[in-house]
Amino acid sequence: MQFKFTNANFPRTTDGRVYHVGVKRGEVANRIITVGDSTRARILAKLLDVDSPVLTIESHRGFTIKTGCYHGVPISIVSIGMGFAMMDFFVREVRTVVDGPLIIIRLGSCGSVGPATVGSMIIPHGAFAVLRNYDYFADDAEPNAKSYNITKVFDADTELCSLSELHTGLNGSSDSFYSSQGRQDDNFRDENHNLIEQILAKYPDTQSIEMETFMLYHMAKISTAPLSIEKSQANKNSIRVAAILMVFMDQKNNECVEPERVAFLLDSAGKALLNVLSKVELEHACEKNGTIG
Ligand code: R1P
Repeated sequence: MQFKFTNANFPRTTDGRVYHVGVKRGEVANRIITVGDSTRARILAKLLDVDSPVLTIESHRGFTIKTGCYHGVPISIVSIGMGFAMMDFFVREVRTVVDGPLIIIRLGSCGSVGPATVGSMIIPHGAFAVLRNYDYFADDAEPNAKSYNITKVFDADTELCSLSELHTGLNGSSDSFYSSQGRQDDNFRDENHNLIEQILAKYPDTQSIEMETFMLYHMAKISTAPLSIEKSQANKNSIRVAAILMVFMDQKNNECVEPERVAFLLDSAGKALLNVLSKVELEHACEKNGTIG
């Protein structure tokens, strides 16, 4: 379908839909679970109340949004695909069409680089990014340049993390599933042979590695206060975030999760998350998000 868009700074259709996520005001709840895979979004949506309608939007850029209720409380389940750019599209475009505080919890998969075993779950209290230093690969690279940069840590919401006793620790989010997660590929000169060791040397408490959680935590940290709050609280954030990560792979021991275990993890984590989200107070959603490191 052809759409007409207005406003080149923040494009929307003439009926108010944002350009990539494809939603408009009233179609997304203040409480959101975000996943990467649209199949997982469909499975989680089956846990929503059967006596409330579920609105489904599928955008032309790969986002799926399902909004219904859990125990009578409106909740959206949003699949975004993979990577920093998709998380950035999702958080910004949803933020602009939802009034008031937002609580966003990512239910994702990850690889373990610490003690967590394949098939277990992790709730990272903070996340940093692992970024390929593109300049390192240029013909005129600086002589002492590093091939990858590891950022500071951005925190999850403390209250949301404390609602579970699962493994905590830090998560590294990379800008590639391959090079920036230390995978070896003879077709490219990735210069990443000891990258996992470098990550653990900088942050020994790192448990997991994946591709989106850092951007979610970072966006929460830089979110500005909702317009409705008092000027004295104008330094508060409008978005609170956390993540629960299912360990699908362990590169160290070359292990991968079994499909039956994935189904179990998704069901149990999905129910736990829906319970937490349906009970958490939105009014507390403006506490400031922190950083360390
Ligand atoms: C890679 O296979 C994908 O899986 C992980 C990574 O972050 C990356 O997006 O997360 P999801 O399972 O949530 O997509």
